[in-house]
Amino acid sequence: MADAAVKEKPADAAERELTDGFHLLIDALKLNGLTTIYGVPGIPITDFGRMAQASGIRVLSFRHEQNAGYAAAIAGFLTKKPGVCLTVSAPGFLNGLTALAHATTNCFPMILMSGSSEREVVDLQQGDYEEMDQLAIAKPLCKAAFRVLHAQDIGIGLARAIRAAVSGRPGGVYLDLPAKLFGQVMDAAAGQKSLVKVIDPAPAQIPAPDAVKRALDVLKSAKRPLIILGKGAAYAQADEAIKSFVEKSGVPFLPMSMAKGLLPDTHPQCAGAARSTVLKDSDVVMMIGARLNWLLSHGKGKAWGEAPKKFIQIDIEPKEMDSNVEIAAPVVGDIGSCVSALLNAMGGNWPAPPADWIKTVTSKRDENVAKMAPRLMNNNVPMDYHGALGVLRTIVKERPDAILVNEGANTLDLARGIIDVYQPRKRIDVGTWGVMGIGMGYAIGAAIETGKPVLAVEGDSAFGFSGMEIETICRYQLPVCVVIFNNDGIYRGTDVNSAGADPATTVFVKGSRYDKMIEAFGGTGVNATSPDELKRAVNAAMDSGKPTLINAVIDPGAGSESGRIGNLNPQSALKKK
Ligand SMILES: Cc1ncc(C[n+]2csc(CCOP(=O)(O)OP(=O)(O)O)c2C)c(N)n1
Ligand SMILES: [Mg+2]
Repeated sequence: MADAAVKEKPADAAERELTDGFHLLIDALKLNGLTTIYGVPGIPITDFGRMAQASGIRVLSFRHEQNAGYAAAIAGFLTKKPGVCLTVSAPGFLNGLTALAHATTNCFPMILMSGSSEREVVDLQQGDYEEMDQLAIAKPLCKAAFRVLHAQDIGIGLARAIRAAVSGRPGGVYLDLPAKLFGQVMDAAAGQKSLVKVIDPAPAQIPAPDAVKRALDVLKSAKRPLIILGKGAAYAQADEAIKSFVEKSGVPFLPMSMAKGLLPDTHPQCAGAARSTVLKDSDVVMMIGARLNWLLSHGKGKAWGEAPKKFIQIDIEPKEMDSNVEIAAPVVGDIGSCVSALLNAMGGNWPAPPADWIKTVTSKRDENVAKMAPRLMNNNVPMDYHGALGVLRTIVKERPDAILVNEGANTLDLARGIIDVYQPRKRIDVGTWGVMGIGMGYAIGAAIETGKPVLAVEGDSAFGFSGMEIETICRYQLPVCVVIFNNDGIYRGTDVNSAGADPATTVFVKGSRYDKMIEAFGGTGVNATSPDELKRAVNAAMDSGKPTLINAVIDPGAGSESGRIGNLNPQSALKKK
């Protein structure tokens, strides 16, 4: 408050010596460098949002809490600080909860702060406005959950939330803020004293020297070694150490989807285009921040072939070891510390992997890349995935610092393989769950947190889960270009209902013009029917930095069921009717 105003209104002087829950929460957030909030306003947090904004915190208002939650989740991934999502009670809380669970599953630090209703009434189940025992519901779905009942505990409550979110394996934290808390008044000096600045919120976890030596011994013994980089490695922001380690080892590496770009996909050691060969034929596999979950076929079965394998795993979470198969050399610690320790212990003359293995991998990769090349240059109308993605591949090559958001089925699986990524943390996508709906939330979060242009490559179904946020993108004038791969439906637009008049379950209105949606909010809409049109439209959007939505018309018959994971659909021994 300006001094002049105080002089005019002496009554405020007394007020200034008091503070309240609203202000303490704002002060606590700022003290810990949490200066962006993603949310949706309403009772009981509307005024809090206003005051936070007035105090200089960036408060981004969304159209649906799930999208605000995804923005916060990806903010956590990109910055290593918890992304903050703010919602109203019960329904708003539940809308945000999917994103909180998603953050936890993907190991992104995030704090969901929700207002909640009167404890006394909720606990007696007397039917309060938006009554729900939110703390109990959040608990099993996140890493930690806390409730703050007294203004003097706001500082410690937020400190616990921050530490829980970012230390060890990061994850989602729920912070329950009952309506009454905001209005609670206390002495301002005591309030200031109650705040906690979290020192070293994610302490380094140094691996044991024995574990490091064991890992290097196993790696050295390999005839056909492979390194798999996971998104944990991307999260760590230990980019230089990881690059040096991989290069010094000479081992072929396979980046998981969100680890693409840690080393460029065009790096001579990149085995991305020889994935099935390296999984099948490798004899030692070192995973850095990658888990042996379904995305890696649990480390066993057909995809991994017959060759006996030894696994080395680097992860901050000790429980991750032996989760699916035996880990011959577990290295537990934070990725940065582990990779630095490995680098140091490698010494000056680390032997290159056997030349025949390198040759096998390189020639398989080159063969696959050459096979794909002509398909990416096709100029078919209507476009197929390869023609359209070939264009986007070149655009990303020319703009390597843009952030690529990607979701869909075919749109996801094919883009992941085709679009090369050149820098760390430039590709963000559906993650561990293969969830649809991250698109616009991620695009907004990435634009806000990094200030970089964003290219969102979206299946038409995928886009629908968060499509209304194009208004948010226009409102904040974010440099986001959304390209919708419009094939009239989920996987394909050609399904027919064999019984009755309703459309088949996987198809949408044919020939929809998604580009018109953004025009309603003052953005630029383009209908692109050929690779050339697509190229021109995306380049113009990326040059202008203006919110743009491009409806890329894709052949409705071009995709396949469930993209590349059709094998996960349950099959019956009985014939399909
Ligand atoms: C939240 C959620 N709901 C449903 C699904 C199932 N699902 C997987 S991919 C997909 C949409 C695929 O269609 P589209 O985005 O148009 O991509 P296309 O294959 O057509 O290119 C759906 C609904 C999911 N993964 N996540
Ligand atoms: Mg589709």
